[in-house]
Amino acid sequence: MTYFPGIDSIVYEGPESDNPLAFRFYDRNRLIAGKPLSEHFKFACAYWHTFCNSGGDPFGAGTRSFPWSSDGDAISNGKSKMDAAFEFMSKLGLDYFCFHDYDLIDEGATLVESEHRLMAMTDHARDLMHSTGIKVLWGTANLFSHPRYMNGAATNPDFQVVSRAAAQVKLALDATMRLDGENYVFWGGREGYMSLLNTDMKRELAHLATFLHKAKDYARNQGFQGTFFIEPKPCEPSKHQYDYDAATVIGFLQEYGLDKDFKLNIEVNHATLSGHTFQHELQVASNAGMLGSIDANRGDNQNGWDTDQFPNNLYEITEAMLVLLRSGGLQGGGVNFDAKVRRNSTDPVDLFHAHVGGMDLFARGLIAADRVLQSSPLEAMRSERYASFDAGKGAAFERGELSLSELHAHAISFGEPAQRSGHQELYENILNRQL
Ligand code: XLS
Ligand code: NI
Ligand code: NI
Repeated sequence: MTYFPGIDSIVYEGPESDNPLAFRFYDRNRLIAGKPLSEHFKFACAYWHTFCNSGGDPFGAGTRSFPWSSDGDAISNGKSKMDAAFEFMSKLGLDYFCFHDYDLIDEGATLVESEHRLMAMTDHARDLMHSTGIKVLWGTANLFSHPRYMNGAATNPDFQVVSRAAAQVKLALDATMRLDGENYVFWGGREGYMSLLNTDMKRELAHLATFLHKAKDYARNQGFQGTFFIEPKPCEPSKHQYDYDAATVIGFLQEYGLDKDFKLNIEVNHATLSGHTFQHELQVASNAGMLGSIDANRGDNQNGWDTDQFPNNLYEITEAMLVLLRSGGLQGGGVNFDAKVRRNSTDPVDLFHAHVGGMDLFARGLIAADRVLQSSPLEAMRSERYASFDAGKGAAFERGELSLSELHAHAISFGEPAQRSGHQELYENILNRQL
């Protein structure tokens, strides 16, 4: 059975192609910085947005009717959806997918029933993965949709809910490991608070750390070698989320001894919601050696929520790819399209346009960023700004060898420092020329 009739495999046709269902830049085997584009990105489909979200919003019902069955029992519906998902990913040349436990299948009435359903779905997924070669970039547990988590999951003030969340994470880890998932994500949807009046923040954070340690220990004991990622987000659904941004998460991981096993999954729209740029968040993660994975999407400059639109900003993505190339790439992760087509994009082909655009954009940005690094003066100019630390007293300062008194004596020796321009507009022009 075909779920997306009339749509063939999407192939690379080059920048001159007029075919909307072709790649202009994403030539998967093209080598950039010694690595094929497909390996730089490890593009992944977000199961939830593409196969579960029918376009409902707070003002109205879903608008998309899916071509797979929803008339049968949970398992047969889940299998039909999964068959369609693998057809979709195969046609697009997406090598990976990411899932929440209850994207694959509706949650059962009990934990035991949910476990049974997840086993059935992972069996089916293993067959499809085997025949297509598609892999799992990461799995995760949905610890935010069910009403039981309204006061948080790992940070819930009620131990019964914390324990229930732990049980769910165990099953999600089991499912991820059965599918040879390369990584596992924690996004703290409701790990945060609305009011300090009823919240013991210090205690909740300690519970979160213990929870993460136990999840990590369980997976490691089962032989899981992948990386755990925390996905920072500042707000929505909680007013204050504990994983506010990259710097906050890094501090938390270091404080609680989790920094060896956990890295970061940086989402574009979460970065902008936190008042930072995407490239800033990537750089902060990279500085700490924790740049693990990317959730690709974008927000909207005129409103302040997680609109999860497909990425389309070449300038932003090129700047981000500069950070990526300088960091030597993602550690374990890839580029997951955590994005949804708009509510009025109702044709199945719109899902293809969205992903083709996103994949092409990242490829184009990476190619441009590589040109900036290889054949523009930008890197040399940036190094030159710091040249005064390369030798003499500046180098001694970097090595920590100058006391404050020695710095004082040195400052007296030369008087007022000469003014040195930052040339920001020139740097911007250099980047622009390579787009
Ligand atoms: C929501 C998050 C979510 C995570 C996975 O804003 O981006 O989709 O990526 O739970
Ligand atoms: Ni995300
Ligand atoms: Ni998000």
